[in-house]
Amino acid sequence: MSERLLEKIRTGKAHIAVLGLGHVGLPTAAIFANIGYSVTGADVKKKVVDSILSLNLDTKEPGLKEMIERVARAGKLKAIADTVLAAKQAEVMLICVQTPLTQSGKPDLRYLENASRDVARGLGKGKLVIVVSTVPPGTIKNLVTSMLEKESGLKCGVDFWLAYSPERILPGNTIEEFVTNVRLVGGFDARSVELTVELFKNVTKGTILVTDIANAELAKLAENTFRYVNIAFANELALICERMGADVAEVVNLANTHPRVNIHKPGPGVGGPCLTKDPQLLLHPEGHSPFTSKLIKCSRELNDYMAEHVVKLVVKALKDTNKDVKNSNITVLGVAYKAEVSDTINSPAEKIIRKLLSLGAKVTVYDPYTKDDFGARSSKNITEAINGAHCIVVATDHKAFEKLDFRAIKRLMNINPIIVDGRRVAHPEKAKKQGFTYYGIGYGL
Ligand code: SAJ
Repeated sequence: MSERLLEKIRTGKAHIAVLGLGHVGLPTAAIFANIGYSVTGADVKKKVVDSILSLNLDTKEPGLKEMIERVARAGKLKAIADTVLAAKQAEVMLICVQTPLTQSGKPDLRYLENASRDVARGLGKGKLVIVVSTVPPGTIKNLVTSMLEKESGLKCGVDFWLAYSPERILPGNTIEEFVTNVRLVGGFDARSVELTVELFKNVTKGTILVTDIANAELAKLAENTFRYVNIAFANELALICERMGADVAEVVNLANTHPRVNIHKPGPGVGGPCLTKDPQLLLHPEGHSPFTSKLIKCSRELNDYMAEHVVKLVVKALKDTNKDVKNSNITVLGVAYKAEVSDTINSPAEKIIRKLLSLGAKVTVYDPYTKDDFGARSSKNITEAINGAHCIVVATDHKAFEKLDFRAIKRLMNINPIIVDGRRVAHPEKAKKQGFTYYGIGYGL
């Protein structure tokens, strides 16, 4: 039975179903279809399925739209909303659904439970299930395996196979990283590993590392939490530099010349779908009592504080020029959670915009990638956005904001122009030379 599946995987004849067509599932489905597999993408959100069927795709991921159009037109990628049917038709099922947090900051595994139930209903003998979603420790063993066995009446490792292979793609560079990143595979047993490695061998130029499921679950959570905690340290260092009359940008560059130091970039906080939640998933294992972590708790307080700190710098800068934030024209450059993406989930810009609006400022936003505005006035271009502004706030480090022409900008802005650089994209001296009041995260000079 498994030999037959192995052969079908090896020859690209296995039918693949991808459950969940978000920022992980959609590229996953496209990439496997792109190398010749027949892929059914399934998502309970009909809107998502319709956008794929009509090829009306709102993705800014480089190369993804073209790839989906190509494989859909070639009949290699189908999209349906019936996840049970997708599982029934497939021999290999990849679960790529979201694993967000509840309001109280605990793992919300309902989407994973629903997807596991739907897979179990489509599960027959001789099939492979691979979970790709980021999960709390112990989830594959204590939730997914038991759900698949209970709902299908089949035995894992005997009638079907199961593996965990977490996605590690960087939004903004998804297709490249999907193919080149080292891939982790944790298998229920040796056969599960063999089948899963054979599948990913076809799409991965990177190394495939095999481990057990528990290690793979924790490795994924560790890498995102490592980044989250390190960004918190960079942010704390920024606050210290402001007080000590130093420049964190210079300090970090200097410190990172040390062979064993890699300080991350300070900024207005951490956004996105992953770093904001994965440290919490790490602390809430499935089937065990939660862990408490001072380090992660402090990191959250620090990273969450930075947006407020940017607003404090705005209020201070306006005071320096004898203006009150109330009724001041403030332009926020960037709404997305990071550079060169359109996603605004948990974006630090949202906190900054909402806080400034609550202080009575007249806020205008401009972002080349998204029209989201969080209640502020949205502009079509940077010139319109800056026109008549008292203060510019840089909230996202898009490339478009790296070479701001302060002489031209000054002509558009109100007298005594201010820039508060939450992403350290601007050159402080150039701004000041043009008569700007300059404030920047971690800039104490
Ligand atoms: N950020 C900083 N300073 C930095 C780096 C990032 O403030 O030095 C901020 C960004 O502006 C953004 C947030 O952190 O608001 C997260 O951005 P990111 O580029 O670090 O990460 P994501 O969320 O886009 O993608 C991460 C990646 N994880 C790691 O790099 C360890 C990606 O590889 C994962 O696959 C992804 O999470 C995920 O889906 O888990």
